[in-house]
Amino acid sequence: FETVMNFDTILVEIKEGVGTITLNRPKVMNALNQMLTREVGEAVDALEKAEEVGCIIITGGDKVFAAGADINEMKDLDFYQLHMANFPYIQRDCWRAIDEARKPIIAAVAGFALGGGCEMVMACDFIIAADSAKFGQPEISIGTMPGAGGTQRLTKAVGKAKAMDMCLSGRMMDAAEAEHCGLVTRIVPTEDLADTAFKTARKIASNSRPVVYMIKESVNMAVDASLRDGLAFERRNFASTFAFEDCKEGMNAFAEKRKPAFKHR
Ligand code: CO8
Repeated sequence: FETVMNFDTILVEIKEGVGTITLNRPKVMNALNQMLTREVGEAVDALEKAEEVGCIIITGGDKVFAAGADINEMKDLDFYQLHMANFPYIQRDCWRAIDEARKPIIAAVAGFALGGGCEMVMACDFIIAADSAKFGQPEISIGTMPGAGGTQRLTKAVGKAKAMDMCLSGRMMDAAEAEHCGLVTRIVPTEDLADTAFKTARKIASNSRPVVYMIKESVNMAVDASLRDGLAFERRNFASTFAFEDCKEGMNAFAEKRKPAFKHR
């Protein structure tokens, strides 16, 4: 692993086309303070720019993803401060960077992903969960509510009934329930989490990058667009892939029974 940048609250490494961001505030269960969210944003931006990186992973390691916003930092803020700073978008570089990244971002989650932690993994493109993973929006138990997508992305991911249940009761979902309702794509034993996420990311990074971008854009289109608009967008993107040399290479490689050597990675 090559450590690319020095941060205080996260670790960032690049290996074999994969950029990995590891949240690193173990004493407070990776609670998201302003420094951490700012650093995540800077790291995502840096990996997005790094030519050799084709896919990004955000993880908290094999114990905990993040137990939410840092309550100690948040507790003395008042409405005026939150409103004027547009909190939590005061750290907008974090949420904006994740939202706007064209490279796929995989969240690899073990242990708690609560509050802002759950919101961060839902902002990623998909979630791989360890069997120890637990998801929740417990803000209501501390007298507040989700503020970085919890009522919105969770509802889009799992439907209104379960989102209401989770946000109003503050209860947690285990990995099995999260997989069952479509919040996570798969569950792996905790000891296999890092390896599974890495191999998945490496596979994505080995594909043709312009096509990866078009697929991500097309799937995201389905979240907001009508089916009619989404299908038209997809069809146009599909046709566009035929303009890439990599498309010819992929199809010729199949016909010639060899592995494709994509040029644009
Ligand atoms: N903030 C600050 N410190 C925390 C947090 C947190 N969110 N969560 C845990 N810690 C600290 C604890 O204070 C404790 O520190 P210390 O050892 O110094 O006492 C240490 O981490 C270990 O925690 P516990 O002893 O409590 O460990 P348990 O295993 O008993 O419990 C829990 C684990 C269930 C995760 C428990 O710690 C807990 O309930 N934490 C708070 C969860 C929560 O309410 N999260 C939501 C926060 S609000 C939020 O996220 C709003 C999002 C809005 C936008 C996002 C902006 C970034």
